[in-house]
Amino acid sequence: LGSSRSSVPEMAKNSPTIFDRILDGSIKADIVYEDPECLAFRDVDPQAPKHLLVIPRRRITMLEDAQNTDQELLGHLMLVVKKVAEQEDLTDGYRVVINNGPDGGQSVYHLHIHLLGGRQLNWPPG
Ligand code: DGP
Repeated sequence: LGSSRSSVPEMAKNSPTIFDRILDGSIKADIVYEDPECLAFRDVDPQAPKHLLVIPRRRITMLEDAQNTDQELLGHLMLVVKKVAEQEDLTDGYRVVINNGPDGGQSVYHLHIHLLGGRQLNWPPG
């Protein structure tokens, strides 16, 4: 009956995530960039020598829930990824990933952009 076709349980979309606690400072993260819209910090389980996450302060659960009204915020996040990559000296390139839903391997239901670099990344990803 729900309007969403997503297989993600509503519980996952409604419960707070660990990123809320990073945003409110109640758990520590290695923050490398912040502004009024977003935060960038080091992934706790890095998959490359440099592995950062860029998240909006305002929660969007996942890419498939993004709305037209989020367009400016989504564009801003992408430009912040670029800025953080420069800040991290990823001059030989990097990869930008959004995991969406179960098949995408999303584990935290607060939209985040992965920035990975510092080694040659393989294609296709696993
Ligand atoms: P995804 O699988 O795309 O939902 O990525 C979630 C990422 O979040 C995963 O790479 C690990 C990272 N992560 C989970 N919990 C924490 C945490 O408490 N601190 C930090 N810095 N990263 C976390």
